[in-house]
This record gives sequence, structure tokens and C-alpha cells, in this order.
Amino acid sequence: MTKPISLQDYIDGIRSSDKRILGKAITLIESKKPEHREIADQLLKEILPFTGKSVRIGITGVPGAGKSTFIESFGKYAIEQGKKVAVLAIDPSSSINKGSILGDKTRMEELAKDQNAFIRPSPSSGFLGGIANTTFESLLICEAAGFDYILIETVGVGQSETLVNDITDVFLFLKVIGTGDELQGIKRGIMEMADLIFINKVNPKNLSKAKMTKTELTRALQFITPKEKNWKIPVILGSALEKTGLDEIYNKIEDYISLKKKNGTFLETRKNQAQKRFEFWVREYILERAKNDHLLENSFMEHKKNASELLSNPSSEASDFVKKLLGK
Ligand SMILES: Nc1nc2c(ncn2[C@@H]2O[C@H](COP(=O)(O)OP(=O)(O)OP(=O)(O)O)[C@@H](O)[C@H]2O)c(=O)[nH]1
Ligand SMILES: [Mg+2]
Repeated sequence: MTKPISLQDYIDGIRSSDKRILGKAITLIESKKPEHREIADQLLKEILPFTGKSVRIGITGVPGAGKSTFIESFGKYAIEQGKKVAVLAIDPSSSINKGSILGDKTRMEELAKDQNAFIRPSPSSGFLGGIANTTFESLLICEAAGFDYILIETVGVGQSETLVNDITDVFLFLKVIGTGDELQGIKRGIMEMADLIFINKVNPKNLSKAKMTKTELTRALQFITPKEKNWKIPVILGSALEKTGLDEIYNKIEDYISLKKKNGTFLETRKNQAQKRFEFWVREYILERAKNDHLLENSFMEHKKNASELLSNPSSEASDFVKKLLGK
């Protein structure tokens, strides 16, 4: 049997960017077992002084927009500029669409080989199915290991954009070239979250169409208040596959971060995110406690059953149950 990894082993491994230990530390963080949780919490406390220094970048776009390809190319470009790059994925669809995990692994093969890169594929089960989303805690592990850029890929479905927006400093929207009709289909929510837009798969043949898409997007953006004052959301043309536009997007990201730091909004946003995160964990822990409390277990099931059989309001049942939980 292999010797279990001690807390100190985790800390040393993370601090020396040992990819094997990094992977194991993230598995530990993702675990729901109480004994793992405890050591995971200790680990997060120990590494706290080494976190916070990276730029956290969220990348979204419809399936097939080229997110993984972009991350591979952009990641390599950033490494050439002297950065260390970690890649994480939020993929609520992964439990349904298992193929995309394998696809991502092969697509980012080259980046994965680089000693200045670390890639963590999507969690093996969708957290929307009940497993807590621990991407933020994984991100902290990568920061403590000294990664400068943390890229987080998300899928353009469901709540994943909001989740990524709540843990990143920069939100990049990858757009495929489209007609005006298609543009109307863009969810307004995504446009409101975007700090930068990259129109992907541009080549000499479709350049004029791409420029039209850019004009239309720029027009649509006029009606949207950017998250950041004094920031005009740039729309950049390029190709992840042919590696064009990468320098431009890289420079814009750096400009954006400098602006946010100068305005004080960099830290402010992170503080607001941390508050939300705190509330998220309070909900998680209360629910977990409620489910595992033997004295209250029956009561939990009873209230849940009443709600599920449509006998009463889910909110009233929850409220009654929480009163019992806290009054105990
Ligand atoms: N021609 C061209 N093809 C591209 C470009 N970028 C990506 N592709 C192709 O588009 C397809 C989808 O790319 P992915 O990177 O897997 O897209 P994705 O957004 O990560 O997709 P999901 O993870 O499934 O949501 C692949 O076949 C890529 O090779 C590009 O710049 N030009
Ligand atoms: Mg992908």
C-alpha cells in the first residue's frame, strides 16, 4: 500500500509545483468525505498566504466555439511571455456529455506537456447534480503553486457563466462569426458579464463577415453598461487554431487588470466574491449538517417529502425545518 500523503507533503508539493501532488490536492478538495474535508480545510488555511496573486480568467462561449483550442494557443502564448498557466474547467454538462472531457484532454495535449502549465480536466461528475462546486478552492491551490494565469473554461449553458463570473477577475466571451439573426440569440446576461470579446475562427475568407459581426456586436454593446468604469469592451478578431489575435487579447487582458488595480476595483470585486463564497459555504454546510444529523434526519425527510408531494410550499417546509435545526 502506498503511504498516505500528509498535510506537509501536500504543502511542499504545491509550493514546488509538483504536478502529481497538485492533482491529488485538487482531488482532496473535491472530496465530500468528512475526513478529507477536514484535511482539505487545513490545507487551504496553510496555503492562504501564497494565494491571491494570479489573474483569474473565465472563458465562455457556445459548445464548439473553440474555447479549448483557444486555451491551448493562448496558454502557450502566455507562457512565451513568461507566465505560468493553470487550466481548470467548470462543466456542468460533463456528466451528460462525457465525450467533451476526453476531447479537452487531447486538444490541450501540447499545453499539458509544458512544464509551466498545469491542466485539470473537468470534474468527473456534474456538481449541479448535487456535488459542491469546488473550482474556486482548486484555483487557490494553483495560485499557491505559483501560477500567474488561471484559465477557467465553462460551457455556455445554465448557471455556469454566473459561477465562473463569481470567481474570476476577467471574463472573456468567445464568439463565433454570425449573422445579425444569430446575434439576437446571444443571451444578454453573457454580454453583461463579458469584459472582452474574441471573435474566433476568423480567416482571410470570412474576414468581411467577421468584421460585420464585430460592428454588430459593438453596436449591441452600446446598450450595455460595462462592469468596469472607463473600460470599453474590446471586440478582437482572431483564430485560436491559426494563432492570430492572441497578442492583442493578451495585451488587453493586461490593460484591463492594470485599470482594475488602479481603480481599486480589482480587490473590491474579489472581496465581494469572497462574501458570496462565504454564503455559498454556509448554505452547503447547513444542508450537509441537516442531512447528517441523526436526530433531525427523519424530520428533514418528512419536510422534504411534504414539499415533493406538493402538499405544501417548499419554502414553508424549509423554513419550518431550519427553525427546528437552529432551535435545537
Ligand atoms: N477553423 C478553425 N477551427 C477552429 C478554431 N478554433 C477552434 N476550431 C475548431 O472548432 C472545433 C471545436 O473546438 P473546441 O476548442 O473543442 O471548442 P470548445 O468551445 O472547447 O467546445 P466544447 O468544449 O465542446 O464546448 C474543433 O474542431 C477545433 O479544431 C479556429 O480558430 N479556426
Ligand atoms: Mg472545450
